[in-house]
This record gives sequence, structure tokens and C-alpha cells, in this order.
Amino acid sequence: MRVLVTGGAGFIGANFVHQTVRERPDAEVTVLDALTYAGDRGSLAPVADRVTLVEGSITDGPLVDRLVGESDLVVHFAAESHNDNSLDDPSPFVQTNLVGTFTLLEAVRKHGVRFHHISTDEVYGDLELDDPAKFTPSTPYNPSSPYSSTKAGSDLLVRAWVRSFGVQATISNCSNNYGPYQHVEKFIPRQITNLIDGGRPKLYGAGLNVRDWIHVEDHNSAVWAIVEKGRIGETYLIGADGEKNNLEVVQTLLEIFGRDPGDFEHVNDRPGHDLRYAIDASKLRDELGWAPRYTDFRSGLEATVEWYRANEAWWRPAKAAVEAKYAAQGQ
Ligand code: NAD
Ligand code: TDX
Repeated sequence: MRVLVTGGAGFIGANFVHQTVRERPDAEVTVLDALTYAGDRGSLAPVADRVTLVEGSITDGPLVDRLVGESDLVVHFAAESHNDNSLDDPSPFVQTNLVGTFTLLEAVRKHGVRFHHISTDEVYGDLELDDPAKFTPSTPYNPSSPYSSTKAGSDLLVRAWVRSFGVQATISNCSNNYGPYQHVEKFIPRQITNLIDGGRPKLYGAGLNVRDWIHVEDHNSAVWAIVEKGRIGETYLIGADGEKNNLEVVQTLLEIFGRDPGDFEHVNDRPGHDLRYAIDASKLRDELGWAPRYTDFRSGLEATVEWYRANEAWWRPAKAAVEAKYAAQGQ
């Protein structure tokens, strides 16, 4: 099977490529990635002999048309993915997340290629901290940020291309991922690398916002389950019942590093900061028989800390500029 992975040099896409190469010897993998600040050729180095990396943008119609025409399946991870950046400059979010997804949809429509669209739980907005409810596939869309609104728009494009043009597509909306190869701008790698450097974790506001953490390997095994067994046109929510507030995550990291549980800083909050995300993944579990394997958050976090300790050469080049940008925002 010829698989085109967009955004395969980013965090989740690179882990997807590693998992695919490891578990599916007959898959021929091509990655289309613009190698923005978030993409790193080095993330694919361990599988370079099994993967063709094409440097280019999903907004490039002729390139996308050619690559899709040579594929049996497209798994679409490429996106501008960081909320804080979308508050600074929304324009690449509109280009990549909306125009890029549109460009891919036109190509899969023309060539009749199976398409899986990777999206986020943030399209549903947020939940109250004391609300027992979780997001389900019927929760109304209510995105808060330029990032999540462009992801919501891209989901709606996919749904419309399924209904209007019979495109063979599925959608997944996943909760917050953690694991190897995540950019140091994101919450968990930022705090791990601060701690490796002897610094303090930085909590936005009071640190009470809740995220529903899932290991990236579990996200990607769910994607394969949907690609192989999901019903065309359906949306599946991916989550592993991993709700934690940001303060709890920071305190677990401090414990892993043998530091004092109070040794963190409160910094400026994110404007419009979503309070809580929580996923009801029962459709995925019941219909497709999927289950997560990384159910112990603390040991998943310990393994992730070990990965960042062992792979300083991978993250170090980006660290100073990320911290300078945050410092300019009081974060
Ligand atoms: P990331 O920022 O680490 O990686 C994005 C990748 O896309 C990078 O390699 C980048 O170079 C590439 N890219 C950006 N613009 C491109 C363009 N125009 N053309 C081609 N490539 C381009 O993101 P991630 O965290 O790996 O997220 C991957 C996908 O998963 C995104 O669609 C995101 O919305 C979704 N998602 C992420 C999470 C999470 O917790 N990180 C959770 C749910 C869903
Ligand atoms: O230094 C920090 N301190 C802090 O308290 C950073 C960088 C973040 N935070 C908070 C903000 C959020 O409540 O931690 C939480 C997680 O922040 P991010 O890692 O920026 O993730 P989030 O905004 O929740 O979005 C992520 O999950 C859903 C991904 O970046 C998205 O791509 C995905 O769609």
C-alpha cells in the first residue's frame, strides 16, 4: 500500500511514520512536509531508508495532485498546530489548515484516493471544570482560537466533500498528545527541557486548566484502526481518559526530576484560554475495538523525560528562540 503522510516530519506525523514502518512492512511511505519551524528532517532519520521525504507545501496544487495520484491512502497531519502562535499571526493557519486541506480534498476527489483527516478536540470549544460532560461526536462545533477555528473549518470541508462529491474520507478528533519528537514550544516538552536546564516550569494563569492526555502511540494506533475499519464519512473521537490539570502535570514532572513540588512559576495566561477538554471515545472503542496501551500517565511521562534527556541534539537548536518569544509575552 502506498501511503502519503502530510506533515510527517512533525510530532504526531513522524511518530505515525515510525509506527507504520515498524508494524507494516508492506507500506510504501511518502511524506509531504513543508519543513516549517515545526518540521524536522531529523525526526525521520531513524527510518530514512524506508521513507521518501518530499519537501513542499500542501497548498501547492500541482505537487499535491502528482503525489496523491501516486498513492492509495492519504493520512493528513500537516497543520499549523500551536494556539499561541495563532494568536500572534493567524495567517499561516488559514493558508495551511484551510487552503491546504482544500487542495488535498480536490486531489483525492480527482484521483479517488482514500483520505483520513487528523483533527483536534479543540473544534468543540471547552467544558466547565466542574461539568461531568465530555465531548462526543454530536457536540456542536464552537472553536475559540484562530488555530481551532481553522481546524474546525477544515473538518467541515472534509464533511462537505464526502457528501457532495462522494470522497472516501474519515475524520478523527484527538485530545492532547505527548511523547517523543514534540516541539519544545508545547507544554510538556517546554517544562521537561526547562527542568533539564535547571530552570522552573511555567504555568499559564493558575494552572487549573484541564487537558485530556494521550500518548502519541495510542493516537496513531487509533488512526490505523479508523483507516482500516472506520466507516466512510464518519467522525471518531480519540482519547484515553487522561484528564489532568496543568498544575498536576507540572508537579508530576517536578517529582520525576526530584525537585520541590512548589518549584514552578505562574506566568501570563493565554488570551481566551480554553478551560477543559475531555473526550468520550466510546464510539471508537465499541465500534472498532480500539484500546489505548499507555494507560499509566506517570510512566509515559517518565519515558518521555528519558527521551528528551537522550535526544538533546534534537531539541536544543529550537529552545533559546522559543523561550525568547515566550519571555517577550511575559510567558
Ligand atoms: P506539528 O506542528 O508538530 O507538525 C506539523 C507538521 O506539518 C510539521 O512537520 C510542519 O512542517 C508541517 N507543515 C506545516 N505547514 C505545512 C504545509 N503548508 N505543507 C506541508 N507541511 C506543513 O503538529 P502536531 O502536533 O504533530 O499535529 C499534527 C496534527 O495533529 C495537526 O493536524 C493537529 O491539528 C493535530 N492534533 C494535534 C494534537 C496535539 O496534541 N499535538 C492533538 C490533536 C490533533
Ligand atoms: O508554557 C506553557 N504553560 C502552560 O501552562 C505552555 C506552552 C502551555 N501551558 C498550558 C496551556 C494549555 O492549557 O498547557 C496546556 C497545553 O498547552 P499546549 O501544549 O500549547 O496545548 P493546547 O493549547 O492544549 O493544544 C494542543 O492540544 C490540541 C496542541 O498544541 C494542539 O495542536 C492540539 O490540537
